[in-house]
Amino acid sequence: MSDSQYTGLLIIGDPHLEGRQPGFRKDDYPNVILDKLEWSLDYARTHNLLPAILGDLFDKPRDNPTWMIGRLIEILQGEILSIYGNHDVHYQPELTNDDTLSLLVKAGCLRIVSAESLWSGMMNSRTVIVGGSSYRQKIPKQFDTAEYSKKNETDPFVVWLTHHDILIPGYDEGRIKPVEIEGVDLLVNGHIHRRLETVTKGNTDWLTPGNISRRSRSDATKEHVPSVLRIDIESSSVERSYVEIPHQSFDVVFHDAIIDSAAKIESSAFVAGLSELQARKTNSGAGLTEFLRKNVDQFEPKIIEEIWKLAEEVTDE
Ligand SMILES: [Mn+2]
Repeated sequence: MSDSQYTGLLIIGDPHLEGRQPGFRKDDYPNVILDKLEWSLDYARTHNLLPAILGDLFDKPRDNPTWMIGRLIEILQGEILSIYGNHDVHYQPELTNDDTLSLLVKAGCLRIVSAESLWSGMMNSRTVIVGGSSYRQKIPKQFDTAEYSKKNETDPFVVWLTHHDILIPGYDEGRIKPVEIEGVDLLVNGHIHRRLETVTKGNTDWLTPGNISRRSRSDATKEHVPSVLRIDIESSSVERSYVEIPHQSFDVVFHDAIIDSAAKIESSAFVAGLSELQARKTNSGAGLTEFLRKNVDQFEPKIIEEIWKLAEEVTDE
């Protein structure tokens, strides 16, 4: 344990870096998100905060563009903690040598924390411990602070990073119920892409800060303000706040939804709708897929099959 220069932590939620445009984004997503990550790390440096990433640094675990990895090596300077998320790995739950993230870990750009590999240090004369459970790793039932506790001193402040399906009001897909984890003061979960309310169980606060990037166009995302979670640690108190990351408005970032009025139309309008979708040119073909899903049923089964075949050829779904 070292007497660190830090006075707190800066938690960065699921960047989902990717070399192409996701879904209905119409801006220069690959660079916009890299800029946000860089902004966050600059902010941490300026304010003496130790940065920690909540997993899903990448959206695709492999075949990320070399220019992007190169820029990351330039951006990821100094000590940066992380866990890995479901998007950082390929099918199997462990991070392997084939996953891009492992390259950054080996290059010393990131340090993966776990139950076996904790970060510990002093922040404003309080002992701080950061552990983590990457995707599919067990969240501990308790954490023994005995070896870190010193007489006449405030108990260590223990933060645990996770990337799990946690059942938080507003996120129905959750499976893991928040409980008190003895010895853990703060559990911060990635994976859920929007900020949700804090759930307090005994001595443990369960936090869901949400992404620094907006990936889908759903209403939930529309209300999400890209932010990082700042945790200031004093000798006997801890303060949490959200810091907004400079970002463009929802309308600048996303294509308009144009589908709804077209849902009940006839064949000719269907074709017209298709040409409008072509004009949108989302890289992933997100608009096309959504449009077809809503409209294709009006045709005969053989034609439907043919339409999907063609759609698959032009998208990578
Ligand atoms: Mn994610």
